[in-house]
Amino acid sequence: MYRDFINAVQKANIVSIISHQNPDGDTCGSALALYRALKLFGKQVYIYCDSVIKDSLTVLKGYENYNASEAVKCDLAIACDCADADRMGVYLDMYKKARIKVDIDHHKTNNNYGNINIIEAGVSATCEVMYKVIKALDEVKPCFDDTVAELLYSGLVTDSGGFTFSSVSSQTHAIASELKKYNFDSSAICEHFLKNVPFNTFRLRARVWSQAKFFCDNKIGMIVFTQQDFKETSTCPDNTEGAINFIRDIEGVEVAVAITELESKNSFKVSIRTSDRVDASRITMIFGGGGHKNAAGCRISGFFEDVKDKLIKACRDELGV
Ligand SMILES: [Mn+2]
Repeated sequence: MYRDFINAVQKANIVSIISHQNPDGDTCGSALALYRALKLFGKQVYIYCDSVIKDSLTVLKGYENYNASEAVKCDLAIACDCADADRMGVYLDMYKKARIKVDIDHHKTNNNYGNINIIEAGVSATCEVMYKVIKALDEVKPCFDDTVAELLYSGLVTDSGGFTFSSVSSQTHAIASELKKYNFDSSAICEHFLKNVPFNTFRLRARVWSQAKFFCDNKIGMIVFTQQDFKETSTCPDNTEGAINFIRDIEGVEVAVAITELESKNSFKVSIRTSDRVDASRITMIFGGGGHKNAAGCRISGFFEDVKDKLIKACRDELGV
């Protein structure tokens, strides 16, 4: 099944691996796992991301290798967890120039932009796909070690919400079970990614949660992060992550919306989380965004009140209320 990919790896002299902008545990976990495996395989490998790797991801082994050199001329480029090619940012140019382009992903909206597309649409994480890719490589030449397992497990835990999302399948658990056979501290990973809340993040959450608004018999819950909130709690948009899940978890809430005011005026980043019944990606698609069924995002420009009203209308339409 992965023969084309393995052939391409065997023939390649220089390989580049690319994570998406505003990286998360899955894009970094899958890319760093592949980076390590290809090193063990004996390849000259580079890894890139058109964003700073935020502090919470620096527990991932090998993160310091990101962007260690300028974009290289490579004969094989591999995009990890990039729903569309634009998510590679400045590294899209390098990707396009590679002789062979590989696209490894799990987003339903992925449009097969590579020459070789290894996509399992709708599975919990790209790390779930990457597990099989690296296992296939490992059969040709041993390259699957404890660190590879730890990195893949990290991506699985983060993108599946600690194995709680509806995308979690028996395959997800089977892969997690296989990974557990390797030697690494899985509970430390869960503790770090699922429980560990920095104090300034706590202050930010306390602020926005206390001002949360609810609409349509509490079916829609909304929180707003302003630049003022960031300033007064010494935080930045990275610290918003996770706060929305608490709103979605509230009894009766079917759609949770988080609006983040960006530094450029009248520009907002929107995240949507939904209960199983509602499709978040259908809401964000109206505004040119994308994502998964229960977790999606978009950017909207305009005056805050207009943006808010448009969002509530889109949520109501999707809910049918
Ligand atoms: Mn992912």
